[in-house]
Amino acid sequence: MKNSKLAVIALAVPMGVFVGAAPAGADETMKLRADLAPLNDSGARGTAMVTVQGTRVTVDIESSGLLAGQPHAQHFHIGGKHMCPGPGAADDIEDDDRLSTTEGKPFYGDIKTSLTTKGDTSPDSGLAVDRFPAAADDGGVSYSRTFEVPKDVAAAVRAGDAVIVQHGLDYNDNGKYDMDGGGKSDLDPKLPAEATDPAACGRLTAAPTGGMAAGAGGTGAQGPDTMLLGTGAALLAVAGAGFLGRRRMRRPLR
Ligand SMILES: [Cu+2]
Repeated sequence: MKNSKLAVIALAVPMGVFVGAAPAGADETMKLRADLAPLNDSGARGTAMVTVQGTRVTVDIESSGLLAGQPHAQHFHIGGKHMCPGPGAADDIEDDDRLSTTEGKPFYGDIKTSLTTKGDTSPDSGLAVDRFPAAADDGGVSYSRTFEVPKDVAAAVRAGDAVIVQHGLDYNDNGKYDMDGGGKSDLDPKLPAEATDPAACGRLTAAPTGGMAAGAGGTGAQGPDTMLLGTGAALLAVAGAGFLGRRRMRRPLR
């Protein structure tokens, strides 16, 4: 009798240790969130959720109030003060009542990752307008993608040093990007400023873990947490398999 009780304890302790020992450091899954607030009176808002594990990131963005039917460049900006320009920043820098992407750089830094819908995600694709999501008729943008980033980008995201910026707005309210609204873009003179000026911005900060823990609040036992961990791992595994599967599917069949 006593012996079997001891055996249970002996088994339980190592299992508890095992469950508690999450993978350490950069491989540990971390979730971050950014509330995107309007810049340049765009009226655009959104929520971005980012999960980072090692150098793999999953980015989900839901925005509203963007110019319908037009592509919206979106990036991780890293550098500067790791923040979004406040109201009036445009007037402080250049008295034209609008904030260009360059004018925002002291606040949010350079483009480090291009949140494209397919293909390259490096800064080289910063203005690849044909690979950014277009806003729906109601001005909404839904974006979801999992991809690899360089180590320094992953580290900056984890550190809370990344800012998400969505670009593209309609200064003269004519329903399209044109030079009449704000002249040429500071990034590419062939593009209108309307296509590249920042419309929404938010800094990525660690998402509170309370959301998941709250569900287990009543029981006090470690069980529910363990189950949640297991479910999460399974979901990640399924998501990972799906991602690989899609990539393989894209290859030409003949
Ligand atoms: Cu940007």
